[in-house]
Amino acid sequence: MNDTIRSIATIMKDLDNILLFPHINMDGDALGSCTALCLALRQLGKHAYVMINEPVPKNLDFLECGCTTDDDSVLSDVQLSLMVDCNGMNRIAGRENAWNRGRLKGCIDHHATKAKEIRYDFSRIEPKSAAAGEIAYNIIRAMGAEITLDIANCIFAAITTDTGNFQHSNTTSRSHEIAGHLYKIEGFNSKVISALIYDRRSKEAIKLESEVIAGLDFYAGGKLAVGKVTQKLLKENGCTMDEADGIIQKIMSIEGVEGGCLFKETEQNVRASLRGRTYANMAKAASVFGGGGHVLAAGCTFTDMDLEQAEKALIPVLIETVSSPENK
Ligand SMILES: [Mn+2]
Repeated sequence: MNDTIRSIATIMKDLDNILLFPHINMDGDALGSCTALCLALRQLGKHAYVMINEPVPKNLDFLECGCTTDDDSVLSDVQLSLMVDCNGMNRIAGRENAWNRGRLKGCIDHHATKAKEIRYDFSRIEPKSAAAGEIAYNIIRAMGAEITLDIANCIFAAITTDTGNFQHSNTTSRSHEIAGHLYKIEGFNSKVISALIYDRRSKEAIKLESEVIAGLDFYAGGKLAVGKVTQKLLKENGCTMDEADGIIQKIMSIEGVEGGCLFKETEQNVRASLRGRTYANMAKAASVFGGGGHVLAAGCTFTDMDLEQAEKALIPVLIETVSSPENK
């Protein structure tokens, strides 16, 4: 059962020391939502930090706002650990110690796939929200905090990144309404934020993207497109994996593609980012391999397979997924 925005705001207003947890491979929604909440809590006189254990992607550096830390012991008495934009322990891997320090555990998320291993003291999971940033915005308002320019920037970044700049089918009137409120904040300029997020790609990243696109494989009569970011490609182009962000969107812009898959070969494992256009249930496909996400945007990780084995395992499932329009 979901707790109400009001009750969550009431609980949080009563606490002084709070840690916020974005998911691993943080994106604009995870970090933007955490930082917005962190800034609002600080404004209300609380001690709050965003707990991370990986570098912030370069194009999201403006979302840190002095809130992030990797120091487990940053607060002496943690009253609440709050998971944001995710809901399972595997999504905050490496930060279990910090998480466990919270006397209360909370969660706000918009992913329908729900982890069972945690008992939250409060949680709100809204699969219909385009971004966790929409939930964060409502909690910030309900706590009575002022939407400052920094908070507005964070919320806008959260929503624009998770909606593919308001283009994905998860975009709702509420996404636009919240963005509309942000436009009223003095100094707010969506163009500036969009440029920070989308227009700072390196020449190397563009070259990497063009090589991945050139190497795409198509299946099911062109309905499925599969790309690969290998360690070799990264090294040849002098790129890191976070510079592959955005390639999956490019794949999905190809006419006739219903399902897109981008394999990412990391040092430790093989990840697959999955996207559907209209009917392909990618969350279901991902769940076959222990992954999850949204119907049209999901992912899974292969820890015991190399890239070739992961392809052999996943592609037949994806062909089936894009070939069955009833796969909603
Ligand atoms: Mn999200």
